Amino acid sequence: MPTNSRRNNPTSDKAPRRSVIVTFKAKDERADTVTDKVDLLTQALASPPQILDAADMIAAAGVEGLQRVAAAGTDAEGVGFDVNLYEAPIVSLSLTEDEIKSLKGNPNIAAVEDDGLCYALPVDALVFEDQPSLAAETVPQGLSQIKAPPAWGASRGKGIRVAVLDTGIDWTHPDLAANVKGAVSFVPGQTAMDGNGHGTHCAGTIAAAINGKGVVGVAPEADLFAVKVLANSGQGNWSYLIAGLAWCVKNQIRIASMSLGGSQAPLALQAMCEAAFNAGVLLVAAAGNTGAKVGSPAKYKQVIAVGAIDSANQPAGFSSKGPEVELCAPGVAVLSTLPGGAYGKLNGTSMACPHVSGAAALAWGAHRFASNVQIWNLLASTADNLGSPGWDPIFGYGRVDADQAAGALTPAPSVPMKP
Ligand SMILES: [Ca+2]
Ligand SMILES: [Ca+2]
Repeated sequence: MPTNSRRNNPTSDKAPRRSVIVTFKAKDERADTVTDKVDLLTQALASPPQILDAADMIAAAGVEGLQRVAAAGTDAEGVGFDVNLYEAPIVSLSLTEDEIKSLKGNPNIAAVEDDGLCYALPVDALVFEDQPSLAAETVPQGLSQIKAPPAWGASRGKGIRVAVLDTGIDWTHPDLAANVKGAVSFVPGQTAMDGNGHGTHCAGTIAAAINGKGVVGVAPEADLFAVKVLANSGQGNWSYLIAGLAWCVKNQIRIASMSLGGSQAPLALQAMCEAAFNAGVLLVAAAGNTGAKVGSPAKYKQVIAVGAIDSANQPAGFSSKGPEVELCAPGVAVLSTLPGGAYGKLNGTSMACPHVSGAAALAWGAHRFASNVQIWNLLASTADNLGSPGWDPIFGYGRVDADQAAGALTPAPSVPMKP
C-alpha cells in the first residue's frame, strides 16, 4: 500500500459523485494562507475525502519488491490524489454536485474542473509476424532510422531515469527485467503490471536490453519506471496523469514518456506540465492519431509533441499535425516487447514518442550535467530535416537523430519549443 493515506474515512452518503480536479490558489493568495489544502477541503466537505499524496506513493524496487508492492496498487475506487507543488497546488477527488457548487465559491480555490479521459494512442491491432530471434539481438528498423546503434559507443543511457506513463510495464519480460527499476500505479484497483500491452511496447522501444535475444531499445541501459496512469483498458483519468507527473517530479525522473492524449484536458494538466518542466523533467508525448489537431498534453509548449513517420520517412496518415509538432520518429509497424515475453508490431504516434524519449536518454547519458532545456536543444538542433526546409507542421524540426544528439557538443543552439 502507498504511504500517507491521509484520509481513510469511507464516504457514507449515497448522492451521485463525479471526479473533479480542484486547483487551489497559490498559498500566499488564499483567504487562509496557513491551513494545508487537503485540510481546507476536509473542512469544506461534509464527508472527509480519501486523498493520497501523489509524490509519496512508494514505487516498488527490485523484482521481489515489484511483485510485492506493485501488486498492491491503490485499492479503493473514488480515491483522490494530492499534488504538493507550489506551482501546481492540485487535488483530485470525487464529489457530489452540492460539494462542487460550494467549492466553486471557496476563496482558497482557483478552479474546479471536471476530470475526463485520456487514451493510449496506438491505432490498430497487433501484428505478430517477423518475430525476433531467440538466439540473437534484433534491432528494430526504427532504431536504425533514428541512428541509435551508432550512438551506443558514446552512450547507452545508463542509469538515466525514464518514466513510462502508460498502462504499466510487464517487468517480468526477459528484455525488460534488467531495466525496470520501479513501478507505481495511480489507477484505483489495478497494479502497475501491464494488463494491456501498450505500456510494455513503449517501454521496449525506450530500453529493451542488450541480452543476446529478442529486441533492443533506443537506450538499452536506461532505468525504466512504470508509472501506471492508464487502466488496462487503455484509458485513464486526467487526474491519474497529473498525479503520475507529480510523482515523477519528486522521484528524480529525467524523462516522462507519455504515449497518450486526449482533446478535452483540464487546465490543471497544463499547470502540472509547466511545473514538471520547470522542475527539470523532460516531457515527451505522442502528437495524436487523429491526423488533425495535436492533442493534450503534446500541444503544450513545455511538452515535446512527436509525430509519426513510416520506414520511408513519409508522414503516417494518422499522425496529428499543426503548429505544436516538435519532432517526428518512426510510428508505423514498430517492433517491440509485449507482455508474457512476446513481441509484436504496433502503429501510432504512441510508438513514435518512445523513440524520442530513448534518444533523450542517450543524449542525457552523454551529457550528464545537462538540463532538460539543453537536452531539448540537442534533440531539436540535431534532428534530420524532412519535408520543407526548417520547421514544418508535419515533421516539426525533423526526425530525431540519436547519434548526433548524443554526440553533439553542448551547449547546443537554443531552439524554441512550439507553439
Ligand atoms: Ca534484447
Ligand atoms: Ca508541444
